Amino acid sequence: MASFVSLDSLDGTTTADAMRRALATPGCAASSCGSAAGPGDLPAAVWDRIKDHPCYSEEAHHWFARMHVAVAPACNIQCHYCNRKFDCANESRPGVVSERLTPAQARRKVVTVANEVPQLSVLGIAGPGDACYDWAKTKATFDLVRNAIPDIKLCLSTNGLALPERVDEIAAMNVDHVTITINMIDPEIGARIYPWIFHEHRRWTGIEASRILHERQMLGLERLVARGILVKINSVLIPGVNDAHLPAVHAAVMARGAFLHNIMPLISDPAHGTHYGLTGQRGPTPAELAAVQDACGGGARLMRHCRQCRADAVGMLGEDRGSEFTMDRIPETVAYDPSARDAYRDVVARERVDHDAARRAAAAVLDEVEAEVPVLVAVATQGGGRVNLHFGKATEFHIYEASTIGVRFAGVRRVEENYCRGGWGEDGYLERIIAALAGVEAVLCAKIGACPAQAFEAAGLVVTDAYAQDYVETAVATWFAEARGRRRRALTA
Ligand code: CLF
Ligand code: SF4
Repeated sequence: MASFVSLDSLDGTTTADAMRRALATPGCAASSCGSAAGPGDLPAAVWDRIKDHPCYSEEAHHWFARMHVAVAPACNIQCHYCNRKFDCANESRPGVVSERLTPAQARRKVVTVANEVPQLSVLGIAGPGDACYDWAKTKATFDLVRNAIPDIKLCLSTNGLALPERVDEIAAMNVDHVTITINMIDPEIGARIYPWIFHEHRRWTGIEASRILHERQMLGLERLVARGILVKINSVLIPGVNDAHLPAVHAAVMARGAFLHNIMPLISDPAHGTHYGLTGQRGPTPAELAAVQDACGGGARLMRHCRQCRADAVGMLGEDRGSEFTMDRIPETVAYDPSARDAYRDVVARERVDHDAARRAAAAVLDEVEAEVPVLVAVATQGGGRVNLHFGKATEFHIYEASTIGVRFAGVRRVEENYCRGGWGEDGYLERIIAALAGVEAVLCAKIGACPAQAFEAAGLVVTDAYAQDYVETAVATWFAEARGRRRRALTA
């Protein structure tokens, strides 16, 4: 088995020495060969800008964490999927937040998290409200945090209406990543999503409102691209409203130089109090989401690992450690100590070399498998690119497509509740997990008990912990080769 650095061992680790000890297990020769470079389809300069950003790079989200601070609550438009609810800790969706912060509070919180979460690489401002409209607070927060932690990436998300006039300042502040939420390029469709906007000191409604919003979004996108800023487009998929329209949106934003397009399912529930929730507008099924993504051409420029984070999320994508860092737990005075984050980057640099070698070894094994229909494999992971999570603890599964041409990340399936409940398994949850994994042929995890394993078997799924701690590509490729009658090869790297 390959040597590995357990993320568990890093979780409670705040000193560089302790993290370096986690690396003490000798690695194999692979650590001195191969390249730690990123995806081969990206220029090195671009990869360098995204390799630590968990949203802009799927690979990076195995290693790095983001945090959001809710400092800019004012908004200049109304979306039918938002009610800017202030305090609802039980929900997990964009725009929902338990605590609004002043810029000074945000600085204290970010420094505290940076000292305790070495994976932290990005600070984002992502609602509720609009970061460009409530600009003074956004700018003050970024200035304070950049002064305290010079290497942190600054990231903002906006509806785009107030964006064009902010592009110069965004560029001057070295904000390298901006997300614009663009749900339409046709104002008639927009009128079904946005009841009003506030622009040039007055309120606009109907098609005119959406026409203005659309023109401002395109202008903002073009200006950001002209400045060399990496722009991600978020689109909310609203069945019956913009589902058939999103391929046109995709073509329009890519033609203007957007870096990435993230198509997210509408989250709609009457309990959220949104217009869509109260009027019965449903969200898409996973199959509908996948169909729209495929209609947009699929490929590397579509984000498939978004977790639709809360506006005050802290931690790796898919986890939220926000409750550990509420303001009542943040010291009045804080000082940034870079040692933990620096040491963690050493860990990642080494792991990336090994991971890259493992990927290439996995691809070589797949070369030897005879042509097969691609299969979907679910992986329980807590980061580091490894099969390293107990089945009972998983609240989400990473889905990979295995075929003779490679192992490809295909998305994330979330489950409402993890199986293990304080030592007991919950059968009702198990049924829902099996249902959520529809279409998957095998589940790879670090450990699984006999009862859930039997239930999976009865449902016709393979479930195994035989690849615990292997890199995901190694595990999936080896399982695929073995399942198709190939001899298992040593793939440790
Ligand atoms: Fe936050 Fe957004 Fe920046 Fe990421 S989230 S502001 S780009 S640092 Fe990421 Fe969360 Fe999806 Fe957003 S997973 S909701 S895409
Ligand atoms: Fe809510 Fe954001 Fe839409 Fe404003 S732009 S209404 S904060 S979702």
